Amino acid sequence: MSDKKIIFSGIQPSGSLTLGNYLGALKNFVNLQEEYNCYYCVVDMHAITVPKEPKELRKNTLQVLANYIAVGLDPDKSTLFIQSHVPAHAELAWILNCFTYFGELGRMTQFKDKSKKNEGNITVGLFDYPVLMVADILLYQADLVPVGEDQRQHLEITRDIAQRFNNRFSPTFTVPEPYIPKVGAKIMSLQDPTIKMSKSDTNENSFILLSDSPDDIRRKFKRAVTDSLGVVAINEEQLGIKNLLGIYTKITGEKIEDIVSRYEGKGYAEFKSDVADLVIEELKPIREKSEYLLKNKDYLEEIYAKGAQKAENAARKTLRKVQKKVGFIPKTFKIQQ
Ligand code: AQP
Repeated sequence: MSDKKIIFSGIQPSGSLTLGNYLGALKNFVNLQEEYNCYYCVVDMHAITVPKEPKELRKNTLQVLANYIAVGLDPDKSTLFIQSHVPAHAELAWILNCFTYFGELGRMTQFKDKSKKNEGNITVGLFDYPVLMVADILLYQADLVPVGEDQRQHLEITRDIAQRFNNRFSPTFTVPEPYIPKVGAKIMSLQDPTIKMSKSDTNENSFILLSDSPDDIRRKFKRAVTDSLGVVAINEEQLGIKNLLGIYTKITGEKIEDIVSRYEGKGYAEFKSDVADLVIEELKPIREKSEYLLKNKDYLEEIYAKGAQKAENAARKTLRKVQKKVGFIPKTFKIQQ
């Protein structure tokens, strides 16, 4: 058995992935796979918490898996799988629902934001989303969860529920720590730098997709909302520029002050065009490899089938422990299929 620490993270196939998903989460996944035992999941069950076309969901699920491999996740090192293939996620989520309070879910900002966007269509699934996420993480006894800053609150509730269960019974779950990058932890919308860049935003100029062509990327950065000051600087009054600087530093690894001084006396047009070029270069190999992988469905199936088997083995172990603790009679027989 490996004594490496365990990492779990997932991304919803609720659309094509954005530069926010990439810089906030995906890019870190790759750095971690050498040192940790990593489970990276395509969380399709989360994606149906808001209305979704089945055909689109199938397409996006494979696309996210292809993106995982294209950014450099190695299926021999990390466990790559699709959430709905491992039923223990739904089973544990039900049990944990019974250890979660209505009030604490009502305080989740993602629920508040998403229910505003889906007024008249707010499902129990959307409300319960964080508990499914708690189950995802706890099933694998994860020590660390690499996510963007926007998911910090969901990590806190995960820790609360794990501790509540451990205190009520006996130590059962590892209490996970968030692993959130310091810089570029939250990439904002290019059209409104006060809200995060989101793949489900209805304004397509607000996000950069991993699948966008170089022309699309250039056009979207050209239109990115800035301000009338005309000086590349880092402060809370120039949120659009601050966001672009965050993207720049996250890609090049340069210090923000060094970038700012390079653009002294230069206008926004040159700065925006340079940011666009950096993003185009960074995303080009990912786009090309993803396109190639998506033409090889058999290969993708091989990866997700192998991943599901490994994930299932780990998840069942935790689930059995939990079922026993709450008082369910152990299932010693097999149901004929
Ligand atoms: N704008 C962002 N900046 C930094 N990190 C981000 N993440 C998402 N948006 C940003 C990180 O990406 C991971 C996967 O997120 P998800 O797809 O499971 O859910 P999400 O956070 O709700 O992402 P979206 O793009 O906003 O999806 P929709 O529009 O469907 O709700 C997470 O680690 C998240 O932190």
